[in-house]
Amino acid sequence: MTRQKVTVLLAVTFLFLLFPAVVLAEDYTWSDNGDGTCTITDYTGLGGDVTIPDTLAGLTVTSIGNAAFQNCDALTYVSIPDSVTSIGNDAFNRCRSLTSVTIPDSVTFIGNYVLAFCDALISVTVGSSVTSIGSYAFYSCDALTGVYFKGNAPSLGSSVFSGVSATVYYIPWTAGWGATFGGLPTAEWPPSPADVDLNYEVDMYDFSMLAGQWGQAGCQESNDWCNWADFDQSGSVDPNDLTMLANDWLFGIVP
Ligand SMILES: [Ca+2]
Ligand SMILES: [Ca+2]
Repeated sequence: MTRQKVTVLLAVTFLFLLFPAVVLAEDYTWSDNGDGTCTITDYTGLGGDVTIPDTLAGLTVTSIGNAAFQNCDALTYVSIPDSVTSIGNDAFNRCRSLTSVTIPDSVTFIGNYVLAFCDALISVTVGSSVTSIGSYAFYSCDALTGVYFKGNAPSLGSSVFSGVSATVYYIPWTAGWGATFGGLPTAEWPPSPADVDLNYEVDMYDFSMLAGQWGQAGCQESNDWCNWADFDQSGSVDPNDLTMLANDWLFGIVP
């Protein structure tokens, strides 16, 4: 196969890995904000891995309302769309099965108790535009090991991390970070091995670097592990590296 064909085949496989979720509008109730946007007021679906839609009945979803997903024990994963700018109080409070949460870059405000008592939550990525996090937002998330901030340090309400013993990770060139944040220790965010250009986004650029080296063997330190496409430094650029790319797609968490 030509390299071009390999690239197309990889892209198709990769997109399939990324977008398996089906959006069901009947799983939601919402209120019309009167300006072409809406606020999700309740989730009535079965849970599991949920992709929140970016529009409902033609209205752009800009807010996840107070307590919209509260007590949704069956929710194992949630994808929040880029249209959302605020997440209300208690929005995911006591969602006890959630595996990670990513707050998209569009969100500026996170309310009180948003992810409180999410006992299974291991990691949270906070988007680059968040400027304010409400009180007790992560209260009693006792499995949490890492909170990853893409932007500058936001303002915090009181007791945001009460009952949490995680590390706060930040990107080196962002501002406002000290040795601790909200009482938790801080550290520089270790970039994903799949983030070839170290911009803290695992994206199409990184994918193109992988595709360009696909099938290469003899990767080693002297050839920069095949121009850094041999992410796991196994000696070859192979499906394991593609899996690593898919796992860290659009951001790069290294717990
Ligand atoms: Ca990158
Ligand atoms: Ca490899």
